[in-house]
Amino acid sequence: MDDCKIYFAASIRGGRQDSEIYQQLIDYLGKYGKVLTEHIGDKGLALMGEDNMPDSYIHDRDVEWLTDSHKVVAEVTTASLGVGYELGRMVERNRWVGEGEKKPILCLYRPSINKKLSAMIAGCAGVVTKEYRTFDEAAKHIDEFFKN
Ligand code: 6IA
Repeated sequence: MDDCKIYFAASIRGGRQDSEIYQQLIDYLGKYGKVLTEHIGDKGLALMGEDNMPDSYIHDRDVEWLTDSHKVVAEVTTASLGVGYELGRMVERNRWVGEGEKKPILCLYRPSINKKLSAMIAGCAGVVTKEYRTFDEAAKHIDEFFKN
């Protein structure tokens, strides 16, 4: 299933505390296609990002990958401006392209008592948001998402 290109989005400068979960999700997504953004799970990734690359390069490359992908999966537990931006761009794009061009978007969120997902994601009809507590739950949501 390597012809399916998956854009995995998750926090980088927003905070790296969930990087191990990102890596697990990326490994699992490999079952369904090529994850274009495998570096996001890299535990050694500096909080400040790919410091040897200009931000404009990172931005333009990621937007190109996003446009080139077939499906988008985002881990949205750690709030990230970059992930919100990527999701917003794809939701908007999906509104204007033909049915066959739309890229389905799955957001995975781990609920906790002292945190609430942004209404701009939780309330967005253009993305499917699923809560999970364990990796197995996240995997089930991913299976469901790729079945459709
Ligand atoms: O605002 P954030 O940095 O948390 O945004 C994270 C999101 O934006 C991710 O979904 C990435 O796709 C994208 N993004 C932001 N910064 C980078 C980046 N910088 N490299 C790749 N994608 C990025 C440096 C990465 C570095 C740590 C290796």
